[in-house]
Amino acid sequence: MKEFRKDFFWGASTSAYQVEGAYQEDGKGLSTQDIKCVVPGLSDCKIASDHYHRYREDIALLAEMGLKTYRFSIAWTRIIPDGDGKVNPKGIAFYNGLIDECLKYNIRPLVTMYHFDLPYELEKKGGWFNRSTVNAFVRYAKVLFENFGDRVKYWLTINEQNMMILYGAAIGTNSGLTEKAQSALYQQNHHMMLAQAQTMKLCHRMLPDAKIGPAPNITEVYPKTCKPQDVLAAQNFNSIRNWLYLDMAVYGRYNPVAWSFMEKKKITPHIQPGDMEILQGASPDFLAFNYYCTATVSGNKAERGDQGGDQQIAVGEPGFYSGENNKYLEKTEFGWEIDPMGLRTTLRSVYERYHLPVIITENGLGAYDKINENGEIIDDYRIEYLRKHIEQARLAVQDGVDLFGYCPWSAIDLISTHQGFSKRYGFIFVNRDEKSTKDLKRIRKKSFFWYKKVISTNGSDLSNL
Ligand code: BGP
Repeated sequence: MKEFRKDFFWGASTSAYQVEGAYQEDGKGLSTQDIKCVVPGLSDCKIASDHYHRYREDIALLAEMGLKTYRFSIAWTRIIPDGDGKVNPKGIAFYNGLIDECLKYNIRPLVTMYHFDLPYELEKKGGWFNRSTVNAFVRYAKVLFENFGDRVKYWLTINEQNMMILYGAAIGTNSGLTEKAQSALYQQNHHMMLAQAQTMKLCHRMLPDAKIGPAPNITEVYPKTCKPQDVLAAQNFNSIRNWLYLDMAVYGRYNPVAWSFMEKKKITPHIQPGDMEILQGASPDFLAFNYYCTATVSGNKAERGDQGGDQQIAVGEPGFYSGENNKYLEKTEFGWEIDPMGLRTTLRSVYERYHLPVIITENGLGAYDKINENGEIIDDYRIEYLRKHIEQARLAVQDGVDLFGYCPWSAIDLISTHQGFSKRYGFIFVNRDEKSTKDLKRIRKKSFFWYKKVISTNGSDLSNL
C-alpha cells in the first residue's frame, strides 16, 4: 500500500468571515457577508469565533495538533476596506502576525485570497457583474503578493466560485439575484475567471517560487440509474458544476457542454476581444478542491432551477438534469449525503482529466456537538467520517493520484454559511451558541487528539482512540 508523501500537507481550514469576527475593527470595511449573511435568529459574523483577537492561542492549539499547514483566507476588506482604494496598514499587520505565528511552529500557510466576502463597496457598484471588479481583484492580489509573498508559498485564488454561481442565495453571495438573473451570474463567472487567470499569471511573475491554484467545490456526479437519459443528465450536471470551472482554470477554454447549456438558455456571457487570450495565458500549479459528498441526478423533469439548493444539495435545471437522493448513502444531521468512496472517484476523475497535483482543501462533518458532564466533546461520528475519507484518499494515492494534502473543514468551530453556529465542524470547540457568545473558550474535542495521532503517523494509524 502506497503511503502519503513524506511532506504531506496535513492541514485544516477556515475562512476569514466565518472565524475572525472583529468585523469593523482596525479599519476593516464591510463585506457582502457582513451585510447579507445574517439569518434571523442565527449568529452572524460580527464576533464569530473571535479568531482575530485569539489567533495566537488558536495557532498554538493547531501546532499542538501537529498541523503542517493552515488554510485560512484573507479578508479583502481588511487589506483594502472599500475594495479598490487605500491599503489599510492595520489589515496588513494582522495577517503578518497570523502568518508569522504559523511559521513560528513550522505550519505552512495556505492562503485563500477570496472566500465569499466581496467588499460591500464593490458590490454596491455591481460586484462581479461590473468588469472593474476584475482589476480591483488583481490589484488586491498584487498587494497580497507584495506584502506576504516572501512567506506565503501556496495561494488559492477564489473559494468555490462554482457554488457562488449555482447556490449564491444559500451562501449569501447573490441574495439580490433571482433565477431570472442567471445571465448576470454567468457574466460574473466570466469576470471571476478573468480575475483568476490574471492573478495566476501575476503570481508566477512576482513570486517565481510560489504556487497557485483554484479552489472550487468538486464532486463526482452519479446517474440515478444506467438509463441513458440519466447518464446524459449526469454529464450535463458535471459540465456546469465541475468542468466549467476546472477546464477554464487549466485549459483556458469554456467547457463545450456548459457553453451549449448557456447558449440554449441565452445566458452566455459577453466576452470582450482579448479575453480568451487572457484565459489561455494562465495556468495553475496544482488543483485544490473542497469535497463533502457526491451528487446524484436523473434525466427526470426538474421542477425548478438550482438556486433553491445549497453547496451539496442539487435541485435541478429544467431540461438538463434533476437532483436526486442517493438511496445507498446515509446523510448528516443537516441532510448532506456521506460518501467517502466518492472522494476516491472524484480524486481519480480530477487527476485523470488534468494531470496536476491535487490537494483537498475542505472535507468534514457538520454536527450538533455537545459538551458532556465531564466537559468533553466526544465526536466519534466526526472521527468516523474523517477516517473513512482519509482511507479513501489513501486508496486514491494507491491508484496513482498525486495527492499532496488534506485540509478538513474546519480547524476550529466557526459560523456555517447558512446554518449559524450550531452546525459545528471543528477539531476545537468554541464555547458559544447561537444566542450568546459566552466565554468563547477553546476546548479540544476528541477528534483533536485523534487527528494529532493521524498526523504523527502520516495517516498510517487511523484507528479511533
Ligand atoms: C463550503 C464553504 C465553507 C464552509 C463549508 C461548509 O461550501 O467553502 O465556507 O462553510 O462549505 O458549509 P456550511 O457552513 O454551509 O455547512
